[in-house]
Amino acid sequence: MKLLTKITLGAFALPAMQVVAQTTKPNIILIMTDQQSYNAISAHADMYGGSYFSTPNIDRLAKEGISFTRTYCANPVSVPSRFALFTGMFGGQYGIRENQCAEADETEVRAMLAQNGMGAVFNRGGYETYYGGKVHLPFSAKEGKSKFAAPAGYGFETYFTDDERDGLGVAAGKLIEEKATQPQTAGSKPFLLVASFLNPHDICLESSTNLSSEVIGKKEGKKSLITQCVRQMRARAAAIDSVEFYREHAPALPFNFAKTDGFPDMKKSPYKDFPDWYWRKYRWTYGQLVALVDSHIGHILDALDRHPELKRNTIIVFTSDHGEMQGAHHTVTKNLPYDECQRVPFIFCGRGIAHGERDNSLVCNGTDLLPTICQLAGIPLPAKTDGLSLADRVLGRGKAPQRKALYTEGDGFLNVISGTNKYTLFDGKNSGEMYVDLKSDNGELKNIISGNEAKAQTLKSFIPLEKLKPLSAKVKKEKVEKNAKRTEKQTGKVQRKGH
Ligand SMILES: [Ca+2]
Repeated sequence: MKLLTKITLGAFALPAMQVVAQTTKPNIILIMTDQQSYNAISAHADMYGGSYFSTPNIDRLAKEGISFTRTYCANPVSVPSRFALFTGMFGGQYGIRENQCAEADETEVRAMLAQNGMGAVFNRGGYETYYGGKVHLPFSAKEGKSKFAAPAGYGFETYFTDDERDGLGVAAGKLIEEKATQPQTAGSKPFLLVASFLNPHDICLESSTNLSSEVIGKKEGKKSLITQCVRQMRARAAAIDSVEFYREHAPALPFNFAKTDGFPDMKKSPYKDFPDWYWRKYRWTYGQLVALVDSHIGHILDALDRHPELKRNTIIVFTSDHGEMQGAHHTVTKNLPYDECQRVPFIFCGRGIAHGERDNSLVCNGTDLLPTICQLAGIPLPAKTDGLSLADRVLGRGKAPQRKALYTEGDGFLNVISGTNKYTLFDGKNSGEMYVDLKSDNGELKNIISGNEAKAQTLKSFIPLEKLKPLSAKVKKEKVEKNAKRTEKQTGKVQRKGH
């Protein structure tokens, strides 16, 4: 991949010069992980019984800032979730509810990106804009639907590294060093820096091995790095005596390990039939991958600590695109209407933000991030977003906006959370409805739609069905064919294995 770069080399050689005056606008650093659940932060262990995570660096953010502890992602799948995070808009209205976004129309999306693309918004607001790491944004290049090119389509001026791991943390740290040592002049601009880390997403490879002792890399390059990472985690587990491993290290099964009573039938079962020991090992591996990405984030925070003057004028935001099922209901990974994969961390810290606060208002990181950071930066919001600004709450000037109901999307379902109730309408290749009472059943173990039809209907009314872009017959046909091919391939594999 060709990297766009405007980074001045040799900035370290600059003499320490007098810093003239801090710009009045704060720098914004957005740190993202991929597939990190809301409960996967050790600083929040007191809120979630049985936390098995160690995240000393993310804990620094939680302790120095405010956590929105009831944050849902716009869609628990990468591409549509990231689309929302970087535009403030739900993807469903643009035909972006799944990773393929096959139905999205380039002209329509690009017109919106010109207004709402995070980089474009901040450029207009007088910021320099930097992006590093995982992209996975639809229409990321200047032309076409590419999801992996430098995020120029969203207006980012500089893609400073495509490394998604340790190298991203180091490169972002260097960029901070450069910014801190550059002489400030009247024309100096504040910056927006995005550091988008891949992990703990490598857990997807672990779950897809189906207990095989072999971790096979499909391709060279990034895929082989994933393979190497999971192999390392397995070697780490193997180095511990197995009795000790399950006694001292592997977390217990989740409290909501049981399948949900009354969960609608799925054409493709979401359940995994792993033995209990493997579920515990899976959860341990997930915890290790969370700790790994936490160590990568540490490079950025250390760089800020080395430059307190720059840090004083910087706001850091931390979040993730979606969570991970972690074995809840016998399931792995994402795209299910459960809190494990729908709820994510959302933390703000830095200039003007009180330390160690928590707020449990219903929030959507996907739609609310852009309006919030615009207000924090004191720059104009795009004319239209689907979200609400949390800036007054972040800065201690008022309450967070209180939603009657929060609508979110999925690849194959739509749902609404209101108070302590959650309603889900399956509208993809599966059908059915689910209604859970999170107050009496926070593990989402019982679908109580039967007997609660009227309440469910009230929540359903918040789904903007008329706005959603329907899949065309052509795309539907292609999807069916693709799924049939995949099933055929998998069946073939199983048969070959049997021989
Ligand atoms: Ca993801």
